[in-house]
Amino acid sequence: MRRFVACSAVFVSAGLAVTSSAQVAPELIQADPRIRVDGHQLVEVRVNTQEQLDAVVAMADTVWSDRVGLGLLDVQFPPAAVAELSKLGIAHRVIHEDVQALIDAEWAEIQLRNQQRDISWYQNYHNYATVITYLNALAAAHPNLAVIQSAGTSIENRDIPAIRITGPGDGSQRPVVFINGTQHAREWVSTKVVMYIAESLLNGYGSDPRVTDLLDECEVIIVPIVNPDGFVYTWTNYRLWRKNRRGGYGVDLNRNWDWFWGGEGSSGSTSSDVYRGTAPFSEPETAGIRNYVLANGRVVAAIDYHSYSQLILWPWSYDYVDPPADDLARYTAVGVQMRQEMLNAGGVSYTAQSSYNLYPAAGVASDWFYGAIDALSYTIELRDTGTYGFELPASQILPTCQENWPAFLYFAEQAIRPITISLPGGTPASASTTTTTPFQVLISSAASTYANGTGQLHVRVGNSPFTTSALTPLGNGLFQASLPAASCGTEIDYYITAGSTDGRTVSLPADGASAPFSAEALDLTVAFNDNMETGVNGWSAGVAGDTATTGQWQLADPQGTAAQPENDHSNPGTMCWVTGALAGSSIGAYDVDNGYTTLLSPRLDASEAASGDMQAILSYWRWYSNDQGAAPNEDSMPIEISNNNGSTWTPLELVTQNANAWVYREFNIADYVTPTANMRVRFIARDLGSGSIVEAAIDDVRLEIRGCACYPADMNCDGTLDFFDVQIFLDAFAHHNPSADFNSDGLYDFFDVQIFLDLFSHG
Ligand code: 0X9
Ligand code: ZN
Repeated sequence: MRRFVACSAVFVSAGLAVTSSAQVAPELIQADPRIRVDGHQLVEVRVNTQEQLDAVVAMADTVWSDRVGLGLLDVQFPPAAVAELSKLGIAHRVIHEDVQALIDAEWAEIQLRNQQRDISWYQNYHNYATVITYLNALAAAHPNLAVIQSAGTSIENRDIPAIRITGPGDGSQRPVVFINGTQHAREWVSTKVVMYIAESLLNGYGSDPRVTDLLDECEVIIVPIVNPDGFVYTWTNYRLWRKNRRGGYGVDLNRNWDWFWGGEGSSGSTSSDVYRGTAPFSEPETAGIRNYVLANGRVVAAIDYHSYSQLILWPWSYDYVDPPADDLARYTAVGVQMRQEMLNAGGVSYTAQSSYNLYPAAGVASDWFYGAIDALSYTIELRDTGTYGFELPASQILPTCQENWPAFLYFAEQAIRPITISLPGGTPASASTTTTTPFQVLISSAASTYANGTGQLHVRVGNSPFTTSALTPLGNGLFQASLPAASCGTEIDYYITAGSTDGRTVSLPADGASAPFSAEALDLTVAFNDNMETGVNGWSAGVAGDTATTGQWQLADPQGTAAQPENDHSNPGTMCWVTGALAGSSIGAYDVDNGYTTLLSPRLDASEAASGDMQAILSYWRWYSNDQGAAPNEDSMPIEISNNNGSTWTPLELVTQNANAWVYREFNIADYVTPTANMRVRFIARDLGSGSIVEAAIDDVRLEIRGCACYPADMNCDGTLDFFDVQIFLDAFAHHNPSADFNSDGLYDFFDVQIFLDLFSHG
């Protein structure tokens, strides 16, 4: 599939509305770049078909979006092209009327800020020479912590320096965290963010205990500019240049790494913005970094910083493939927490997701770091989400740095910490009163530093002291732990510890016994539990009145696309209900089209919860996607419940969340309808708009009855039979309240009193 073939080189060589003035010396930064793009527009286009995409790409100067495919794209066009869009019937919205005006404003802002004395280095953009000078000065000011090395040399013979930062003492065995900016020339803010991280590390050592500990344990290597030639070119010639400067057409360095090089999302055409080069590591810039990293041999974690879109992306990028479950769990946990760190820092919202979910791209740095050297490896796309894109105003540099610093610090700590404990299935909040309640624990480590046999569960039942038991290994870093049974209503506190081979102990939650997790022991019956692995089991795909012509619900092992999961939710397991399981030749091939498709559950018995002492909890895992394609976010998926076998329906939720991930939901049925023996649920996937991509999946549906059932004569349910219960009974009896109708015959008579008294005296 061709997805990303936009081209700035073609636009230069095709001699569109481009003017050039030949005399500007490189590095002499005046508001006079050679290539002007007067009247070129930045336009949001809605691309419905491959033909439209081809036409858009052919007309474009360059695609700004990081995601290229059908749907909404930010594209820069020469002046005449926009009228052409209308003729071709391609819906569009002009974001900026004149890209040159944006560039001019940016230059003016840079000059203005250069004259201001009271702003920091992180409140303005700087050119290559200035970055290098500043980097050298940083190292010189911290000779006990930092050294500068060369990580390679560019095609035009510029140095690609790295700053290595670690605490005093013998650092030769410390694990290394590697970060870089500006593989892509125009993504200027990425250089600033990694420089800010370098400076924060240097300033924090000795004053911030987290930084001090980190740098005593590991080394951080920072390459602020991987692509110096391209970067210089953005300052001297063309602000929106992306690639290196190979042959004047350039190679996209982030398609040149040797991990499934040549695949999806890269191009063999020199004019493409994602031109991959002639061979893996054909470029001195990427080869240089590879050699440097391999020679070092201690890199355990890496982040490749880019802009824009506010994303935290983990492998794989080359195809719709996930890492093995234990790695994926770690990527997800660390990625989601990085996002949280950014928010906690007062930053903007980033999305943490798999790279391929954005679009597959083969030959990217982050795949190589994970695939070739087994590092914990992310790509981060910095601000913004498209308002200014690459032309991010200088006023936003510092906030972008500030939100990324704590996320990096957390990432580095996680990466070098000997082991990380997480609970892939979540923290149990309830426990059984009759049997143990099992749950899974994942212990993962950057290297194999888990000391076998040290994983322990610590449990306190009620007010008793904590007791300890060993975790049971399940393989692949997974363990089973079990909460003990306890009498109904009892609080059970718990935490987990594990030891590393170097004798340290890690706890989850981090403060262990002083702030443990907590669960409540409850009477619990599983009334229904279907992981969809054992056949249809009474489910119906399709009901009378359904109108969808493709993408009907089916029980299957789904094929992954940008909108549909590759894997079901159950582990182990492969099957789930999904709307059109096939991937097909394009994202829209087997999605829901032209109307409704309904997945109807079998009858579920929740009658045990009818009295109100017990709760009927319905839960499921769902997948929903409606943010791809030409008309995103126009549809929604109603999920409804019935307590009369489907005669009437009550909404549980209206799904619009494009999580692009499995999402767990649970509902207390009584909050919606009275629980009965005749419950059903239905999931209505639908395509009501025209060009909307709709994909949904459902797995692991469960109905649990839980709570503490009361003894029938214990009218106030306080566990003791006393005068108050008699009083409540008599009052209910006098007022003909059904709770006093003990034989359920609709009458309030002597027999009810007799049964109550009998239960009361024998209770
Ligand atoms: O395409 C890229 O190289 C990166 N986006 S950018 O807009 N900065 O060019 C993203 C690479 C991450 N991998 C995938 N999205 N598959
Ligand atoms: Zn980039």
